Amino acid sequence: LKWPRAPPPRAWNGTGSTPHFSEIVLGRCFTYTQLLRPELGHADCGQIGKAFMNAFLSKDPCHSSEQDYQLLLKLTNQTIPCHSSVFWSKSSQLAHLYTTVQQDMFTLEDTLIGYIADGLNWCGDAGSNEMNYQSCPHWRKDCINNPVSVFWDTVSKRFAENACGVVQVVLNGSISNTFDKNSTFGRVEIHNLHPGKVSVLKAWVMHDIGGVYSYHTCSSPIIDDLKLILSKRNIPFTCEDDYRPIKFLQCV
Ligand code: 2NF
Repeated sequence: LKWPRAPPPRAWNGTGSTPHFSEIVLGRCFTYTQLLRPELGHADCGQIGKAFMNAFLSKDPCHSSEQDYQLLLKLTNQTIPCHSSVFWSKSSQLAHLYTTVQQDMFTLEDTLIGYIADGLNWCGDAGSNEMNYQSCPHWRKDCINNPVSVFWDTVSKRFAENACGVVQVVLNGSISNTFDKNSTFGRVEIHNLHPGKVSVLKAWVMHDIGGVYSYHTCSSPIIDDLKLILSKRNIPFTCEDDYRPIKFLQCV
């Protein structure tokens, strides 16, 4: 006698949820709030973990929404001092090395919510209350409104909205899309900076060590695209190639 079994979850084209996702979220939350930034020691990691899981469990992983993450955002609210926000695009390693050395500077991943989620994958399914460890929607091949993409768009938007004073962005001058209108930085972050709140956006265009391959510099037309978007939004903009405090980090 064969009992009918639940149909297997649909196979997506992206990597499945990170094994031990909820334990990693909880562990990272405690590491951040107890050890790295004890001033956030009052944060409720139990609630944060629950809110994260509830944002996507038992839901269609192609219909994730900003709304799903609102409680998680509320629970991880954090004030970043003015003049300390650092954005990045295609320069993850170098930007994070910069803020690791410069402890008073923050990338999104140096904030609680970014620290918790960085490098993880997650999705659920409408017909189950479990995570899908087999596969998750790939943002290009399956659907753009998947839990991970919507999460990063949502938290990146808040990070940009909250930025104030002098803000910085680390760009990669050794690739063709030094500024990419479709990246999170080009599509979400620059459009959510508040004019009047942000006094200037300083771009650092970094080139690979040795300077053999310099695709774009501050004088490239691609940087003018960024300049134009910001001038239309009344946000002052400056650009510098191979900013020294970041340049010397490429040697370590
Ligand atoms: O994973 C992160 N920590 C992350 C992801 C997306 C966005 C962080 N961000 C925030 C950071 F705060 C930066 O300021 O946005 C900025 C960087 O994003 P970017 O898209 O401008 O930079 P990329 O180097 O092009 O991408 C960063 C990572 O995100 C992935 C991409 O594959 C890379 O691993 N990514 C970009 N767009 C999507 C998307 N729509 C995406 N992954 C899924 N869906």
